[in-house]
Amino acid sequence: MAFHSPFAQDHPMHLHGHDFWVLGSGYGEFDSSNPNSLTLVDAPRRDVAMMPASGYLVIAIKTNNPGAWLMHCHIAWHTSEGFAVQILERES
Ligand SMILES: [Cu+2]
Repeated sequence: MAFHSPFAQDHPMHLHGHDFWVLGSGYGEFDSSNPNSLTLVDAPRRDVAMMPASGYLVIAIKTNNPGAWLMHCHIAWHTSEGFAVQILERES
């Protein structure tokens, strides 16, 4: 999953229901045509990771916990303003 924010403030992104691997982060927009920019071996495993200001965050999860999981900025008023997404994960 890749997330991007145009706003000039860091965002500590948190996912419920899973730890995740941080494959990449940086300033500007993620260039999905350049997968070599991602860390695919020994990527750091977190439940919160900082998305840089005006930047992106790329994470991977293992889909092994079916449910409805919230991913959101951990700055509460950012979540209140709508900086959150619900991820629906099925068993299949
Ligand atoms: Cu935020």
